[in-house]
Amino acid sequence: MQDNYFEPDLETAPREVLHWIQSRRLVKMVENCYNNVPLYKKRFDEMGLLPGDIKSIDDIHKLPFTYKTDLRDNYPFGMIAVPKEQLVRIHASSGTTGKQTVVGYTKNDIDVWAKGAARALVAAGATKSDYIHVSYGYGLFTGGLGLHYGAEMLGATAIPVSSGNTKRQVDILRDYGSDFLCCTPSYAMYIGETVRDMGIDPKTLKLRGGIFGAEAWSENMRREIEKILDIKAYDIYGLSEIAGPGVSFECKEQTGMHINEDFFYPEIIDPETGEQLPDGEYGELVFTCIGKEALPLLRYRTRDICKLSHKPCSCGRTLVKMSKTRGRTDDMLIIRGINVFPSQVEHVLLSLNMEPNYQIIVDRKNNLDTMEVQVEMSDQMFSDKVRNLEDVEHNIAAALQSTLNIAAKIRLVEPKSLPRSEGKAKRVIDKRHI
Ligand code: DLL
Repeated sequence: MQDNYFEPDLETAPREVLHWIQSRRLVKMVENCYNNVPLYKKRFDEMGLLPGDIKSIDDIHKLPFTYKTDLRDNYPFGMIAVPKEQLVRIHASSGTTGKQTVVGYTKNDIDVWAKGAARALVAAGATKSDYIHVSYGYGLFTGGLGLHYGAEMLGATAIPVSSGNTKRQVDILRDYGSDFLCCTPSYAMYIGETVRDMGIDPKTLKLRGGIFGAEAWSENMRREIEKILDIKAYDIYGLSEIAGPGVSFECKEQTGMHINEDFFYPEIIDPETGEQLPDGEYGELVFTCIGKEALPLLRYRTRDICKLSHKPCSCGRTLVKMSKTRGRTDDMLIIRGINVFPSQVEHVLLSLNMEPNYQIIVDRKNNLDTMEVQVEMSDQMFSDKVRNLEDVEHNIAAALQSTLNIAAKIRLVEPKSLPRSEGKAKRVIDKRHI
């Protein structure tokens, strides 16, 4: 391992070498899918497609898409391609609607995933001598065990704290001298607030960096976290269907997340037509798990919206980068016909120097959608007395109107009155579906 890379040969491989690796792995994977997953055999037969028709990664567009509903329809193990004795782990993602999505791993799959997470840790500056404090939840959720195995694969020391009991998290950060914190960005903010409330100067902690993901967060939120914890904050992306955290990760340049595309081949498509889109255009991210054994998904529709870039990166990695996600096709709110992502509301609030504690409440009155944004005041605003609160509400409403073209009612609420999240934050309450 060199200083900045976990697997330098692969992370900085010439594009032709990557193309060769991807092609070889795709051909093998397609065989595996056709022979061992009844759903794929059926889809191939319906399309008149044979495994032999796929000769290189350039043929990927010929393959059928896979949807979350396919996993749900084959719940729990119907899409697993290996016999039970080769499975070593099961995870699941709960989702907000419907059945869980269950995923499985062979020993090899766990190694691939752990390498992805180790690459992410190294890119953020972690070394073998670091304590990695893991506050993602342990359990069926992939966050905790994903970063845990990544830390061990690197040779660093994993501290498996899991989420919850926030004061104790802070005690451990301080007493053990944790070097890196891994959790959701909203939990990082909450831990930061708790450090402040406990009267601890973040500069006295050893913490250098954080690896935050599992939900969308803005550049402004990054600055808030970096300030409150006095660290460098890095983004990490992943999803259970493809592996877990570490499908892609930020390097020091922080202009997108490098995708571990030797294992997780990305495409951006137009979600309506399914056509591939070029670099720089926003669309739905689709992954093919080349090289995975237990759950080899073909062209899996993530519903995450982002764009790709193959521009050279100053870190030396040749792996393609994905932008921060703009949201998901399924958490986009349509309010009076206007598309609104919670991340856009967060961006507006933070640009007005508000803290990122908010909740969006959508309702329908007299057949008209209404949107209320509850925004928490900081302690300082609260003690400034009520004189200019109306102005603040007005300014937020005006900024939302000019950025998103939407009229929203803003309600400032008392400090610490909105629920804090120890995992993925719940920002939207949509009463229209209740
Ligand atoms: O959230 C895996 C993970 C754990 C990633 C810890 C990073 C850190 P799922 O529960 O299956 O897996 O949820 C996957 O979460 O499709 C995205 O919509 C969202 N997501 C994950 N990471 C990011 C990120 C884990 N960095 C879904 N930015 C994905 C934005 C993210 N959204």
